[in-house]
Amino acid sequence: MRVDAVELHRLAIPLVRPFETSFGRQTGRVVLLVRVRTDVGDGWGECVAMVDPFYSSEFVSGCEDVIRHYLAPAVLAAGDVTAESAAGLFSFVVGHRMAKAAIETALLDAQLRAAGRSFGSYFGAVRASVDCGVSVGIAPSIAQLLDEVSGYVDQGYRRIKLKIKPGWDLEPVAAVRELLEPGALLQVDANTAYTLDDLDHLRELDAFDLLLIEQPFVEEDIRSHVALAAAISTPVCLDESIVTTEVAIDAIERRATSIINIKAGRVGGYLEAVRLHDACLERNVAVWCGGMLETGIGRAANVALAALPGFTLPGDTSASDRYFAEDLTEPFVLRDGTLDVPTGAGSGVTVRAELVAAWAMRPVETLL
Ligand code: OSB
Ligand code: MG
Repeated sequence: MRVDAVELHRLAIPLVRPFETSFGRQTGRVVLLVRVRTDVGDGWGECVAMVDPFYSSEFVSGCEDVIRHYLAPAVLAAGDVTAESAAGLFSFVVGHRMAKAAIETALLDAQLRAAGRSFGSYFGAVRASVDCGVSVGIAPSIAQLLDEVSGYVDQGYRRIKLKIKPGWDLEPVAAVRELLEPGALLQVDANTAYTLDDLDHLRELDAFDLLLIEQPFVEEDIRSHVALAAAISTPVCLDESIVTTEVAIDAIERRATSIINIKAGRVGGYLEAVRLHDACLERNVAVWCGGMLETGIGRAANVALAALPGFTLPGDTSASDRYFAEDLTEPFVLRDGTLDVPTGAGSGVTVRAELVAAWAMRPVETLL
C-alpha cells in the first residue's frame, strides 16, 4: 500500500480512579494515536508510551518527535509499504520501539481492513475469548485496597495483580491473600522498585503462594534477577527488561525469568510480540499479555494477541470500565472473567471520532 499521510492525535482521557505504581500516580491517560491514510484505506495505532519517562525511557512527546522526524517520513517516502516491511524501514532509528509499534500497528490495521482479515486471524489466535486479570494500584490504605479488590472479584476478574513498592508489599499482599478464595490467582508487580539488598525481604513473599513477582529490579539488571530467582520460590517474571525476543531468550537461558509479560509496544510491535510468544512457547515459558492502560484501540489488538496458544495466564487485559467511563471504541465488557476477541477486519473496533475530537489536547498534526 502507499501511505499518503500520517496523523498524530494527542488526547487526554480521564481515568475512573487514580492509578498509582512505584513510579508515580496518574489520574488521566495522555495518549498518542497514529492514523495512517493509505490508498487502501485508513488504519489506527495506539502508542503505549506514558506522558512521562518513568516506566520506560520512551514518553509521549519523544514518540511524537521520533514519528514526526524519522518514522513518518520513512513510510511516506517508501512508496510501497506493508506492516511486515515497517521494522526494516525503521531499523535506521535506534530503539524507540513504542513509537515504531504505534505506526506499524496502524499500517497493519489498514492492511488487514483492506484484506477483510482480523488481527486475531493474522496473529494466529486459537481462542474466541481470553481470561482477564486486573492490575490494582497502590491504595491510600489497606481498607481501600480491599474494597477495590473485592469489587474486581465481584466483577469476575480471574487474577489479581497488586502493585508493590518498599513500604507497600507484605502487608497489602497478606491482606488480599486473606480476602481471596483459596487458590485464587494473585501476583505482584514492583516496576523496578527494589534492589538485591532487599532479597531477604522479598523472600517473605514466598509465604503468599504468588503466581509471580514482576520486575523487581531495574530493567538492565539481569544478573540480580538471576540471583533472586535462585533464592526464592515465587517465579520471577520480567516486563520492562524484555525489549526484544533475543533479550528474552537470553534472560530465559540465564534463568533470570520463568514467565514473561508480553507488551507489543515495549518490543516494537505485534509482529515482534508474536515472535516473542513463539520463542517462549518453544521453550515452555508461560506468557501473559501486559497492558499500558490502553483505550479500546490498543486493547483490541492486545486481546487478539492474548488469544495465541502460549498465553496460558490471565492478562492485564481488563474491561474498558476498569479504566474509562467512556472508551474511544465500543467498550470491552467482561463476561465471566473474559473478553471476546474482536472478529471484524483489522482491529475490529470502530474509533469514535467525536471522542477523539472531544479529548484532543491540540489540533491534529498531519504529516504529508
Ligand atoms: O508495569 O504492567 C505495568 C500500567 C502502566 C505502565 C506499566 C504497567 C501498567 C499496569 C496496568 O500494570 C496494566 C493495565 O491494566 O493496562
Ligand atoms: Mg509491569
